[in-house]
Amino acid sequence: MKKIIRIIVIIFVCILLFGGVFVGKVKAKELPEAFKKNSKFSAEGYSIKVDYFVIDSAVKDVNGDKIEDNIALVGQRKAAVKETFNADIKLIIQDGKSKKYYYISPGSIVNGFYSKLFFADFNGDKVSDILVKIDSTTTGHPSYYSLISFRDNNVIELLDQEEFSRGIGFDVNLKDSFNAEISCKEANKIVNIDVSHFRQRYVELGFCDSEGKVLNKIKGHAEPYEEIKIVDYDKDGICELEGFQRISATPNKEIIAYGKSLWKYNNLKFNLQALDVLPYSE
Ligand SMILES: [Ca+2]
Ligand SMILES: [Ca+2]
Repeated sequence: MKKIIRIIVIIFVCILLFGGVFVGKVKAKELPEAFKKNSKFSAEGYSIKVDYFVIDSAVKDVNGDKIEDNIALVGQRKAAVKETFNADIKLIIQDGKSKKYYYISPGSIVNGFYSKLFFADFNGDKVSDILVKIDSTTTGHPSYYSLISFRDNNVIELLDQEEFSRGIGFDVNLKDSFNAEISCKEANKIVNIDVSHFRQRYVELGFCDSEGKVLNKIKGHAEPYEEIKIVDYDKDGICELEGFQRISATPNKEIIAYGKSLWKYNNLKFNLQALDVLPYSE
């Protein structure tokens, strides 16, 4: 009897062990060769004279048929190296079911460095939308963002790449007593920021006298979005976009505040949901 129990235990342990190993060996779906990062893009039926290389790629269902699709960002490069300039960037989707290829332009800005793909549902149809980020310089500023819905294989641009990437328009004016007034008409918001930590610099540069009186009308500015985050603030499973912009009180680049804007997709467009101006001291 003891022997039988021992055999049963051994069999049970074996099932657990090998079962576990087997489960551990189940691989995630692999990208085909044509979609592998930094490889030359050579999809079947796509003949082009210039070399395109894969900048970023993923396996994800983006048309909503519950079958994973292959997605790649490709661009023209001089060689198969990572850190280089890409021209004529295209988004390529291969429908996982029909194997058909779709070629989509991310917008009017199609050249840049370090481009990347992100996936989340923004329009609430429970299908992942495709966020494409293109860094126009090696430092990443400014970056350009495109957002594309591919539900039922229909391409819909959820964002205007150039207009959105420019960020919110702020009016920034240096005021007496080392203050800056930041206003945003779109959000009906005016915020005053203490900039006295730049007292010495502003006096030296002739923006103010030592008492803080502004000597000429000095206008500041806001940079385009420095960073965009995918967030789900209201936890409804539909994502929002949160953008950060540097704000300066003068034509110089010193940062006095960050503009933080929250965008939510509703009624077929992104709407500004909230805007905060957060003071910043170096
Ligand atoms: Ca699919
Ligand atoms: Ca969606």
